[in-house]
Amino acid sequence: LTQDELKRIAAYKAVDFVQSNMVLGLGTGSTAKHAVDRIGELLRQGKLENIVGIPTSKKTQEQALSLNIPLSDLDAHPVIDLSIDGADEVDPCLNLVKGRGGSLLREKMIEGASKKFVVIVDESKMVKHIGGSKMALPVETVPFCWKFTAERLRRVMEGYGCEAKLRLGEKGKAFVTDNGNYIVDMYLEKDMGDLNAVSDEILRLPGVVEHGMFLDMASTVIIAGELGVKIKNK
Ligand code: DER
Repeated sequence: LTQDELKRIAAYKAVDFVQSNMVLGLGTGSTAKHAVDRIGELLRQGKLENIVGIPTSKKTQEQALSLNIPLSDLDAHPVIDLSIDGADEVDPCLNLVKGRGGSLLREKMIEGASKKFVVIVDESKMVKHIGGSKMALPVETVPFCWKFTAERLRRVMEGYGCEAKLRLGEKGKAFVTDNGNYIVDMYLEKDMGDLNAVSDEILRLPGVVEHGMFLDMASTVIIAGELGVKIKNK
């Protein structure tokens, strides 16, 4: 099975949790894309009715519009029944790293407002400790004096051997999020100890908007692997 087939298997399994009349958080990324496609298909077949989608990015909004999934937002629906989204890393306590696609702020707002948050991954996303694998831990910052904020972040995280890099988009210019902000990616060499304490340290910095650690937020993680699908509940 290819990695994309595993992503689709996990996504379709998550959509089994969707019932008619639900308000759904629609995730962002290559795995969540399969879930949004599946929801659109079931609506078209009449197997699902009266669904309202809350997209976690402009990209997912476009995809959902093309599938005729009725859309709304958090202002109209401050409580969401179920969100389905991918993740970049999942640890044994179901803590996540998200945001390598750049949508972490809207994802965290929507998934934090959800009664149930189902995460869909292929088995390559499972890690022992999040943020330690020298892969990006995204931090959304305001564009104003981002270098100042990046240096403050690097100092806060220097105990974990941290490099802070501005995420670049097209033509080597700074990547800009749906919210008009920048992303500073943190690359750590050592595992963070108390994730909540690190989270507080990062969020305390005035130029920081949000980070990509989703701690104690996932209700369920669906993991598609070569040997089948595993479901882990909080
Ligand atoms: O950027 C994001 O938050 C995405 O949801 C990411 O965490 C998972 O993207 P993928 O399904 O394309 O790996």
